[in-house]
Parts: sequence; C-alpha cells; structure tokens
Amino acid sequence: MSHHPTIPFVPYRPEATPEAAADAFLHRMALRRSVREFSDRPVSRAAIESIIATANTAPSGANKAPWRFVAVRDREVKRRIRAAAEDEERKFYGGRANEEWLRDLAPLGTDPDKSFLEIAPWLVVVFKLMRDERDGRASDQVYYVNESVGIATGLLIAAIHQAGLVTLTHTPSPMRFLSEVLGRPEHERPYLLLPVGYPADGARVPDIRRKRLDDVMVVV
Ligand code: IYR
Repeated sequence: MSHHPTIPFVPYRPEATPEAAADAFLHRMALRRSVREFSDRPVSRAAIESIIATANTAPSGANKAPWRFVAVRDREVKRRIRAAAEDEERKFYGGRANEEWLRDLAPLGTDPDKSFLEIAPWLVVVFKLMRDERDGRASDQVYYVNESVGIATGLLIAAIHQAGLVTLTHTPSPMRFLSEVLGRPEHERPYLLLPVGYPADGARVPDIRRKRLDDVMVVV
C-alpha cells in the first residue's frame, strides 16, 4: 500500500463525442507539414513559452522529464548553428550518406543549404538529459529517455501547429556542435533541432503522401 499523496483526476471533456472530437483533431493535424521555407516575421517569446510548456506536459519515465528545450533567438547564435550544421550537411550530401539514403531524400528536395536556421525567428534545440537534476528526487537516474523526449517533441510539434506556426525536424548529424555552441553541460545530449516561425509567403512543400490508415493500423 502506497502512502504517497493523490489528488482527484480532472478529466478533459470535449463538447463533442469522442468520434467527432477525434475527427476534428485529425483534420487539424492533417494540415501539418514539415516546412523548409520560413518567413522572418517575428514570433513572440510568449508563444514559444506556451509551446514549450505544452511539450513539458508529456509523460516520461518515472516523471523525470528528461528534456531541455533551448530556445534560440540570438542572431549570432543562429548564424553559428547554421554554419556548423551546413559543414556537417555538406559532408553528408557529399559522401557520408549512401546512394539509397540520397534516393530516399530526393523527393523532399533537401540539400546542404540550411538558410532556415537563420531566417526562422526561433530555433528550438531539444536536448535529452542523461541524469535527473530536479532537487529532492529519490535518485538521479533517468528512464526511457529516448521514448520520453520523442513523446515530448511530438507534443511540441503539435503545439507549434496549433499556434498556426510551422516547423521541421532537422537532424544535423553528428549534432555534438550544438552542445558547444549553446554551452550545454555533458549530461545533456542534443536530440533534435526545430526552427519555428511563420511560413514564407507562397511557401511550397513536397508533393508526398502519408500512408493510408490500413497500412499503419492492425486491429485484432
Ligand atoms: N540531415 C540531413 C538529411 C536528412 C535526413 C533525413 I532521414 C530527412 O528526412 C531529411 C534530411 C538534412 O537535414 O538535410
């Protein structure tokens, strides 16, 4: 018998039925696209704070919240991140990626140019924490870190979309340089880099399709 305190659960009750509510959310989320053409139109710090606070509602192993979101708006820091990312990407597109990988990427139209890293008003750099740092915890171990940070990043992306803003998941590889440029400690490991902002006027996206539900869902 556990003697840790509990509180009443406060349910979320949509006005609509589960079917209608889920369908409405689907239609909103289906409009989300990874966008690579950003406007330099400013986005307020308040918007970014709400978005990151939403990511921070994610479930995590033993509620350790093993994540750090570094929100970059400083021009010079963005410039340094772009320069380092493009150095890595030139190596990636120039030989590190095999033929098959490059063929898979061709429909996306990606290349080593990462101008969005300077144009977007914010870069959110997600780090995973390899040990807990919250005061008064039982231990500094962390659990299911990749799963936890992946879930939090999914909520981050949904919150960006809900705010009417756009993003893309950028994975410069290797990402070590992000720790150096942002001065993060050893127990924080770079996980993903997401530019956040408004789409450029007339922005275009690749003509690619999602898998059909039948291809991704099995009912037994
Ligand atoms: N990191 C590179 C390559 C890249 C890899 C995958 I997998 C993508 O889905 C998209 C890009 C880049 O950002 O261009």
